[in-house]
Amino acid sequence: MTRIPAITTFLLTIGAFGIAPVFGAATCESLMGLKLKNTTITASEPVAAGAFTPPGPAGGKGKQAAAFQNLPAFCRVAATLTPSSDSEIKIEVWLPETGWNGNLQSVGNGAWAGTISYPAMATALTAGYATASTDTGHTGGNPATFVPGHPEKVIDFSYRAVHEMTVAAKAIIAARYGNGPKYSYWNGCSTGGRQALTEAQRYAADYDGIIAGAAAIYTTHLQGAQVFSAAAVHKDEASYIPPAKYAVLHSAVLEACDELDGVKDGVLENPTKCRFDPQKLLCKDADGPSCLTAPQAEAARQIYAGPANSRGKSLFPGLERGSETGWATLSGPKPMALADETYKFLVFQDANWNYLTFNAERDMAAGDKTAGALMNSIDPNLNPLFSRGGKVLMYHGWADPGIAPQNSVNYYNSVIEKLGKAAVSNSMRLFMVPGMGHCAGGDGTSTFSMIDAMSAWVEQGKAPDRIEASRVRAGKTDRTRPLCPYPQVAVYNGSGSTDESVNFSCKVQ
Ligand SMILES: [Ca+2]
Repeated sequence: MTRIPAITTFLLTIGAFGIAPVFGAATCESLMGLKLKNTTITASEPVAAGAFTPPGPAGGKGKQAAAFQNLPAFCRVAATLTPSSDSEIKIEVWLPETGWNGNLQSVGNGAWAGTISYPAMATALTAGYATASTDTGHTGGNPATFVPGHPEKVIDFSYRAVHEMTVAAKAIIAARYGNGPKYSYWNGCSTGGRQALTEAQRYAADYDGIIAGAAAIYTTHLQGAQVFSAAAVHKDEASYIPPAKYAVLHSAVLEACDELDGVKDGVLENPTKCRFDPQKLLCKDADGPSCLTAPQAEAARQIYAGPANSRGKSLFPGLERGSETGWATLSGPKPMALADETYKFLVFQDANWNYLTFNAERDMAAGDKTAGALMNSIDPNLNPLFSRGGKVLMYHGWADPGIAPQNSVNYYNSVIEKLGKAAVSNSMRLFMVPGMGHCAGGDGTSTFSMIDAMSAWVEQGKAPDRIEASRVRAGKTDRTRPLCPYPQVAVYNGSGSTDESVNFSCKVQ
């Protein structure tokens, strides 16, 4: 009789040190019988190394297929979660067969979600994590098919699916290995960045480390600003900036501001210091390929400024100088579908709504009333997360042409205003990435590992004072540079190669 408690104590003890006990683990196949609240396990199958092919058009081709071919063996669990009568949340949880690092890394979505994020799961699994992803409760990226008449599905997309997935993933991990994850991480960019901060604000117990890239928070204003940037160039024919002129504008910006940071390298380390005025490019005579007409210069000014109310107060930041080569994202031939659709299907519930009628002050207020409380995710009180030791890492490309980078700065500053600088420094840091576009790419050093920085912070207490980043072109690293915790920037020490990180220090400049 006394032996049973002794074994239990033994299991609890080794469980507390994060070592997967052999006892209590289940086979992959047997997880089909796992009973969880509002959950139907639809598949639980061992997948041999390199044998996974994602369903649908994403499978089978190019670089992504190579990533899947290099996957280690894992247990693939698929489930459908139904927290409401109209919910149909698909999730997948992948569990390494060998070499599990003891932790969970959940990965986020892009845009309207609607798919399992297989490529990001592949990266997490390859690094030794158990990983989870959800389609957020609908299939495919078209809001017309799930928003009208489905308020519960909108809630699933806004915040519920990710939380329900997290709870289920931890239970599935515990069932498979005999103990749950020691540390749980969220890693996402764009919509995944919004999901990150939504978790941080609403469900403080879910994650120990939360990575929020280019967070699509303040969504109603963000997408209003995206519509505004389209209307700025399409309100009349003369205002349209032909995409061939983006490079002209970009060159003029670099000419004026590249060296403000001390290094002429084609990248603005801190674009907020650049006040380049597009009026400088005004055509002397007739319109030409290397100048802007007055209406085009005014449209460019509006893109940099962002929308304001009738008293001139900013309603959302504009894009930064240096982002010009990506302006087709918002101000190309058509408005960004994601933003246009938000106003059509979520805010006005009118498929015929015309973005050219957009009035920022009036329509963002309407957006705040309908969708704002569900998905804006701008609550600055992260104290419940911080007080249990949780960490937040934000990052955002300064040349992001889709989500104004200052949106991340504004949220970060709002948390400091709410909780104080010291508390925030212990628990949350923001890394702006000079020259990086939306979540990736661009002329800056946009290759880095936020998850490695985060795990060192959470597991070893090493707060990230700088994060090493590199620029990879044609498969070769041609520049390294530190990313610095905002408001610091990478400052050249004055000697040695400007393409080597060791010659830079993080400082407030
Ligand atoms: Ca520079």
